[in-house]
Amino acid sequence: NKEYPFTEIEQRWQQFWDKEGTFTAPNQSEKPKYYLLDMFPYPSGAGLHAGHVENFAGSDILGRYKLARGFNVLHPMGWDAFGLPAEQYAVKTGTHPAKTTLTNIDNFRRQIKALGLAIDWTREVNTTDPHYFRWTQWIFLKLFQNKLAYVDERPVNWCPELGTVLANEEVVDGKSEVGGHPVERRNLRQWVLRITAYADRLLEGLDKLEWPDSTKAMQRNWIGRSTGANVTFSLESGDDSITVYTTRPDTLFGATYMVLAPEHPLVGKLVTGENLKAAQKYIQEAAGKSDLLRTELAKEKSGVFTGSYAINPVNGERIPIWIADYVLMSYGTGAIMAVPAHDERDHEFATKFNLPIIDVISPPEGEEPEEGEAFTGVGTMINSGEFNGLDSVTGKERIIAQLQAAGKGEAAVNYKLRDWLFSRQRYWGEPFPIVWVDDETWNSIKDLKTAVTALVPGEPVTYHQDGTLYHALPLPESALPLELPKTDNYEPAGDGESPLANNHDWVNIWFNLETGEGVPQSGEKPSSGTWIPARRETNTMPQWAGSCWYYLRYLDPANAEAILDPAIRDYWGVPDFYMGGAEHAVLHLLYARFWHLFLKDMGVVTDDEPFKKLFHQGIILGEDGEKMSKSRGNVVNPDDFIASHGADSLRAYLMFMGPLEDMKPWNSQGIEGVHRFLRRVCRDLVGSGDGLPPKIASDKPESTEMTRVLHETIRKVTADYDNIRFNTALSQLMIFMNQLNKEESLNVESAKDFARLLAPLAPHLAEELWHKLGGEGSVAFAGWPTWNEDLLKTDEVQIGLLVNGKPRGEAKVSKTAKQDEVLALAQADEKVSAHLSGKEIIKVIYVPGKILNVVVRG
Ligand code: ANZ
Repeated sequence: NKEYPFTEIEQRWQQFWDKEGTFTAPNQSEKPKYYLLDMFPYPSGAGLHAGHVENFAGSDILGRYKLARGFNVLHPMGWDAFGLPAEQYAVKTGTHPAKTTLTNIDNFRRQIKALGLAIDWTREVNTTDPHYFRWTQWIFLKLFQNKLAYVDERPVNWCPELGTVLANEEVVDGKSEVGGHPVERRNLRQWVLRITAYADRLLEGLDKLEWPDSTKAMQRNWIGRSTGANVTFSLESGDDSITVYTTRPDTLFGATYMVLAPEHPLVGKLVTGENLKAAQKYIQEAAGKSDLLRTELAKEKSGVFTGSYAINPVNGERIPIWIADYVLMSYGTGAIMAVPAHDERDHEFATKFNLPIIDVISPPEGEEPEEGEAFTGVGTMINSGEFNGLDSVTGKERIIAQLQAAGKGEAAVNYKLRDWLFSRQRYWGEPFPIVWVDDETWNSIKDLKTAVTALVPGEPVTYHQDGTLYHALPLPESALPLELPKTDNYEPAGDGESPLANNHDWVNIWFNLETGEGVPQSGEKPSSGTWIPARRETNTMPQWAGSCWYYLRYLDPANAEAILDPAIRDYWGVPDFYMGGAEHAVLHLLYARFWHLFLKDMGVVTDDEPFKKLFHQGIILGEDGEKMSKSRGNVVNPDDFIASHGADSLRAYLMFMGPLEDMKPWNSQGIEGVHRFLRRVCRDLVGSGDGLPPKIASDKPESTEMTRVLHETIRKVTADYDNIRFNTALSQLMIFMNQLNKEESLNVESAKDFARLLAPLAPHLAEELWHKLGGEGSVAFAGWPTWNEDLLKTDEVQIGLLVNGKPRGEAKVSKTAKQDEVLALAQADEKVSAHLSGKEIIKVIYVPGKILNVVVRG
């Protein structure tokens, strides 16, 4: 540590940056702006994990590089701090989630500061701070007023263990994503956001984004736009019809049976006596399964025959109607025409239940499916009457047109995307700024012109419970934030009710129609003003809410008057670069895009998209190549490595492991190697004591080779930082140090250039070096060195070209040129070749960097 007192160095510069406010980004500047955003962390009790460190160090390197290149860089940090763990901890220990959250945040901040990130800490945001969530509630109010928030009784993913409803995205393989607990279906009253109203814009917007292709593809699939037709089949009995949604009307002649979802309203009517028992049992079983489980491709197909038949509208064929759970009520029309020859699931089903399979599309040559499989591609229509011979793409259009003319169908578009289930039965979330009043109260106030009633446009949002109709009333903006009640009871109230329902004095209130204030109904009704009995909404918002718009609040975090000042927004715009894990490919990144589009429609922002450029850092595996986890005991704690090797070593090692986007295993030996390199930098360039180390000189000239390596390093490292190739940037810095090892001296100015190049990767050591060399201010603002192309060419040397030992010419070649290349040059040289022509070469002697002697005969 004497050669490299990293702890002392790192603390010194962290204090310096803090004291000087080095990384505070002004909201106005002559410089071009660069807004660098990290996915803000959930401050868990476990502290930073290796993935956080990789993410933050990686973006910090980019940010510091941009600073040096003359940008006004904004790199903020904050906390996505609502969520389950703090609440579960509260249930267990009685510690208020707010307290746990603040303790965890303090620990996260300490750890992040110890990494030496160039963060503007004046802009910290915390989603659980009422000054912050006031605006989350404000956005919800706007959604509500714009008819984009509604309540619905719907089958939801109910997790008895967690006592809450989960979003589809929070359920993995039928289990809760958090904790892996079983999840069942249950009907509950829920708040839902109409994200589907934005489906097309969310889809189209993807084309403009510089995002990893895989992430864009996942969003496309999640939105799942498909085009086809709704086709109507009459029942054989003639007294009703079934409409199906199909993407392949061109396969209509191959429809050999139909399937209804078990929940389809016609099921009851179609099941005949002898099939009743089996059908009832089947329907009951299906009710317990999630959509995900039901549609799994690998799942063994199941189903029951109804006993009824329908008529195929194109050929009059009589086809049986089945019930099967692979058809979902929530998609299309909840019914399908089954074409086993050209759909995998139908094929499996038909094979299992011995239903006919008729080929109606002939595959193009070379695309024939394996024996016993469906052909799902496009091809030439066969067995399709008048359409035979048509290519199936044209056939699709023609059949749709014909069905349309006959009144039996029409073109249709469907989306997989569902409206966003937006409520949770939790304590530790944003309360909804909504109260409920019963029908009688509603009728008594609806014609009053009050601050509150003015906020309820059009059809009111209502729900029925126990024979009473309830109406939603929003709080006026002036009543925000609506804070959580202080309580010690965080246990769910049971039966899907949120823990907030336990707080009777918070829930059951006299509600003021002008101010939105509430006072406990258990007390007196206040005498002045218009007060009505009301019940507060007891659900809270999901954790996604706060993370949907935090990148906007960083711009203007203390604004108490507005969500953000338009002048500040116009300067910073949206983030230029967003870095975070690929696990957020759909949820957070889709929800945030939705809110951003909505906020654009509200005039709050001016761009369509929040995150133009997105980058995912790769997952870091444990030393054993397995995923890091507490249970495997292979978790890397940054605190330990900062203590033993220093933050610079940790940062640089995380980058040295490989390309930032790659998945890679942690290796304790690896950090040693990077640490030794930094120690050498410290020993040879910074030195100990007051003076400069002996090799650094302002008077002694450095060798041309040293200069060449410096310029090569500037060129290479610049390109590598530009291309987010931090691993090879570090390798090149190592090459520089290897060269220095062979040299007598290095010019002070060259050493300063090296300090600038090193600064993004190892900012503390670079700062130390910069100041030792007499640099002013922070190296982060010391600009970026440039290289001279001409100096790079000194790699070339003069070679003497000899024939039979006699000098005949000269050539300029690269020092690393091979014998064959030099011989070719010699043969191409006019003078030399004159001595070679017509002679037989019997030997070539090549001394790299000096001579090439060609021995000839004849
Ligand atoms: C007949 C057909 C023939 C189909 C064929 C496909 C291939 P996407 O692309 O995902 O929109 N389908 C329709 N509604 C369904 C539901 N509620 N549950 C399960 N499956 C349903 O898929 C649309 C296709 O999925 C539809 O086109 C329908 O099967 C099925 F060679 O109709 B197809």
